[in-house]
Amino acid sequence: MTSEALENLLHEERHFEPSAEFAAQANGTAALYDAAAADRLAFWDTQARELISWDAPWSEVLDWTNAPFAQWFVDGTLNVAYNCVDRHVEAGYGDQVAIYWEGEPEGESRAITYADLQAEVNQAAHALESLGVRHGDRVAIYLPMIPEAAVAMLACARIGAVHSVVFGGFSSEALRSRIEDAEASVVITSDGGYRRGKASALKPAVDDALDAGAESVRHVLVVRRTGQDVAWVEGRDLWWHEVVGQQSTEHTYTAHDSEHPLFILYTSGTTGKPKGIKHTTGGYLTQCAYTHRNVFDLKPDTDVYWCTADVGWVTGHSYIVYGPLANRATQVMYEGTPDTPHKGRLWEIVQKYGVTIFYTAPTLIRTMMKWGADIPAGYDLSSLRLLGSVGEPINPEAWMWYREHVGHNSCPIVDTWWQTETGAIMISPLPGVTSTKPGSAQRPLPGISADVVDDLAQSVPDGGGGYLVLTEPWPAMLRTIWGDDQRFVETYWSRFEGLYFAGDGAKKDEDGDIWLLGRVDDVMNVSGHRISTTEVESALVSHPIVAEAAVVGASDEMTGQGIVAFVILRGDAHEGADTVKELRDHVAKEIGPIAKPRQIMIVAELPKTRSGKIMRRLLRDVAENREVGDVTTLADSSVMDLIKTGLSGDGD
Ligand code: 7RM
Repeated sequence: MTSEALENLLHEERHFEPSAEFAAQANGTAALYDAAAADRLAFWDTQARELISWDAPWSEVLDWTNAPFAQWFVDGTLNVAYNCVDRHVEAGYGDQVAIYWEGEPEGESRAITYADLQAEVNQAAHALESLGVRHGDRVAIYLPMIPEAAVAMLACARIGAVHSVVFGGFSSEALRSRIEDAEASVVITSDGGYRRGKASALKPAVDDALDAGAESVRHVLVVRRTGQDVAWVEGRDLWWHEVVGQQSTEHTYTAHDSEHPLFILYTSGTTGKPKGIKHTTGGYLTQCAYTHRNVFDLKPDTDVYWCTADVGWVTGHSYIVYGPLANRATQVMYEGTPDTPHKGRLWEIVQKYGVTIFYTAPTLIRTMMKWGADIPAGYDLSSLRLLGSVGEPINPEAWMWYREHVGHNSCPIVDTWWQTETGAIMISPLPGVTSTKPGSAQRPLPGISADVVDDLAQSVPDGGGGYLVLTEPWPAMLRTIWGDDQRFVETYWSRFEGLYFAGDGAKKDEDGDIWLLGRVDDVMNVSGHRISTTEVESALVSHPIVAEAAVVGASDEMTGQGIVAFVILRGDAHEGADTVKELRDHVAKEIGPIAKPRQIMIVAELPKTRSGKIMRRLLRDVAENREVGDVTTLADSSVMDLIKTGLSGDGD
């Protein structure tokens, strides 16, 4: 962001007061802030009691004596699947639709009630047990957006197995390394799914991953979604409908410890190796339910909620599976892409189901802006009453467009800041209470403590900028990095003594509202997906013709950031007409299509300091077509001229 853009942003003067009508019926109230401020732990104690069913009570709300290793609701026991499914059926809501699933091919849809979900989760729980999966074992889930993804996650939760969902867009290599890190014994996948109007395959990536390693895996459970042919390893591979379908629909759950691991989810950090973020049971579910209820103002009897994320990301975990189901929401789940078979598909779905609450990402809103306001105008969106945004900073223009063209100038917009690591929403307006400002996530939620600090960990005054930190532990916080406590401490708790370092730059405006300004580390944010520069660099240098690579995130109007790579070829390799394409495809193969560089520039040199550090700042200047900044610390100051004049090989 340029400093001028930043100035404009911080002088945002548009405010939107909640309507009296909305405020009168809102779940969230100003009293929540007061209660949390008066006694934070008592506040969480109340939330945990009111929103979640426990089998055994806790002896202590928070044990922070071994900081930064937290324990929440110590000694409490509960079952997450019971909370998300069974208790709603017991309370008489078995016929309420839990999931309206919409396949990408038009006309393919399913309505799954809470009673249906209960039967399927129970069957899947038995199936996993029949495959030898026990309490604490890890199960990898590599599925498209089909209901079985939620069923598989809940079945794991029911029996105390730890799921590790791997986004279906990740490559076999990425899948293999995640399976190996977690030592998963079972993989749940499908033959494929529908994307952009055609059936794409998923099973071959699992086969490749298991051929290349992942030796802990004993069984692969395959959901039939598309009906395409799949290669089969007898004894190892099993059809979901055969194994799950034959099980009893009754299953007796056991309660698990509040700190029992619920899932691992891998996310990019500053180094090449993704971190397995470990989340546990009681605190996570409490904060998911609390935030889902108050930030989205969920009324389970009347709302139709829709979060467009994929279950492969944390947003899908917390706001498709755990939060909404714990709160007995009726929700929409959509398999496909927003422009298939036409650009009005999402609005058609909103109209079809009468969606009332819609949660999506800024990159999608900007894409919709590009497609034009006449597209949403062609549908009846009057059912919508609240809109949400997540994944990256939302620029005020996109916020205003969302409000006007989707939210008919009356829906409150909640810009929700949080991370895979935080597990649930941390900073967001409270609809019905907060006067919203386009572009700012504003305040930490009641019960959450955040601040913006300078290099010396001093809180900056209003109007100042620095780093976003979380100043008190919170229930859904990550407990560690799977298998690497030391990296957990170093990454999040060592930059500032006693504070959680989020990795985001932030500013406080004159009202003390927080504006998130993007990552301050080597993590890029491309369409809301976290990708580290090192990860892409490692993928590039693993190609035989590449000698060295430097990757930067360049600002991009549509995707937030775009990946731009500078590559030096090996001496004996020469650049061919297809070299750039080959390298882009190689990155897709190593990581996944989301990590494909927007642009690859083949260069003769990279700008380095005398100690050999690549100066990415200068490369970013080039990638963003700016005048190149201060080059005085370069070992060889002519390098930048060389790069600028010798640029070749733009991406497609
Ligand atoms: C939920 C999610 C986390 C990173 C985070 C930020 C950025 C997310 C917002 C945002 C500005 C927001 N998890 N981010 N939400 N930046 N405003 N409302 O996205 O682990 O994949 O990414 O995303 O940089 O650190 S994530």
